[in-house]
Amino acid sequence: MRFQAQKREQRGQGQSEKSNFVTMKTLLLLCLCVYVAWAQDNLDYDDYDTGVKATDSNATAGAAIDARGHRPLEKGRDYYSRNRNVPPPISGGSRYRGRPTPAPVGGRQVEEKVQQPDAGGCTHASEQMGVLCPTGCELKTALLKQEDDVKRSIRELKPKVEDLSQSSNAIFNYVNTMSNNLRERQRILGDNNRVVSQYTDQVEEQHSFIKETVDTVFPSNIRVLQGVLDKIKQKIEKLEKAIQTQKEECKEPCKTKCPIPVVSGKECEDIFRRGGKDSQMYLIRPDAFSSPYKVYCDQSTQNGGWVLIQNRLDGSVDFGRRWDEYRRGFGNIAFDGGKGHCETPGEYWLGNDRISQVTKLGPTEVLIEMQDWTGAKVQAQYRQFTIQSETSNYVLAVDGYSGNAGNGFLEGSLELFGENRTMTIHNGMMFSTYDRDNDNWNPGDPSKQCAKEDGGGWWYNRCHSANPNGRYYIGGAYTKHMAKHGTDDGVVWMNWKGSWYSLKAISMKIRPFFASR
Ligand SMILES: [Ca+2]
Repeated sequence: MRFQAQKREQRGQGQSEKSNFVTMKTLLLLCLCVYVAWAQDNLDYDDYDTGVKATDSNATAGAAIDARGHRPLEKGRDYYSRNRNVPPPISGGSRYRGRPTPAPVGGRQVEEKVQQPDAGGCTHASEQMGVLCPTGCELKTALLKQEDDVKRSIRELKPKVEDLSQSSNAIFNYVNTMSNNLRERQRILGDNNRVVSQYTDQVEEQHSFIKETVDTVFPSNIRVLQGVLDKIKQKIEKLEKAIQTQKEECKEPCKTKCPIPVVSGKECEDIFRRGGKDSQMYLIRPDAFSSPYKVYCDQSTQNGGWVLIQNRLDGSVDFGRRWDEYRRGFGNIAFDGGKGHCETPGEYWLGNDRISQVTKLGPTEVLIEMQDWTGAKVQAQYRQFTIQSETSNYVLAVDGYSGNAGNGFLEGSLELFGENRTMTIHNGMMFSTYDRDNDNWNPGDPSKQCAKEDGGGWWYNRCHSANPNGRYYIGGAYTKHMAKHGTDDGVVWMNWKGSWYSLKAISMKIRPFFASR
């Protein structure tokens, strides 16, 4: 709108000089076209290329007074709603040997007798020897005598033959047994040789494996182990140095730089009532089921009892953080300013879980104090302040405003009107961070996230009238060209200093509300 107005102004000037300088008019129109194109580029809301835009100081000065904080509706297609798994067979040789053939007895004499001619009962050996004719008795006697001799000889020979036969059988059996034994031993020897051969093969294989291992693997492993050993040695040296340093430091009894006061309680009001009346860091434990944690207690402002839940004062802590960090809390609770205890608060966010827990203990009020770069101070106070649990995305609920900073939480930005102002009301909003969009600017559209553009985690609507967790700009005034996304992402409280002034300091403190104060 502002640039269209300037366009009309320039167009008016061109018309006023029309009668005298026609060529001048043409030049002015050309310049006007270039300027309008440039200005439209500057007005592109979602243009993130801030490096190109930060060139014209006149445009910057104009933008610095723009009322921002909200995201205007896009005409025609946009609307705004406040509420959202095994031996071989035996072979070789013969088991039995051949039997001996018996010798013929008296065969030749019978044959000779048959050849002698009949001699009338006489027997003769041959014609040359003459004919012998013994008597029958002599013959009988001689025969009997010979028979006896023969029988005796046979009787004598018989046992010998039997002995010989037995001996022969025994020897035969013995030799046969020996042969069998020999074959069996040969078979066993063959088997043994086979087994030995197998074992030899295995031994050779193992030998080669062991040799290879020893020749290659071992040296490699040894090198690796040597490297590990060197690293361990280095670490040991570092540890020894660190130990030595610690020893040096601990020659004298160690002193805790930031002692925690003896007094503790459910929250700072409880501590105040127990005698903890100095503003400093304390340990609080809202209920018996939760662990104690550190917090800064303001025990002087408005009679004290305040738990500091948010604090900005020098830009030392980055507030552009993820959902989990806002849930747990981050920053520095307090420092020792030289008095021996932590009486100087740091920049921090207590954490949404803790804030929610404390505010749900009972009626709670919140005090928001702020200061500009000239030292001027204002405040906003709400008699009721409750933050729901994470399951509800920490919905904000406030009421009962008082103060001189402006009621942005309930009324939105007074610089805006109608729906545009409604978009900047924070009451009833869920908490959003750049990685968790719960705001009211086109829910479900990942390209429309207030927390990404406005610098911090907050109860953004569409988007804000107050931005206490925004980016910290030293000096106060800043411009859309200095902002990362061209939006008013500073530590802003619109109803006091507008969109383009980043406060020097702002803090949020909570205390149990009780009307009798
Ligand atoms: Ca959104």
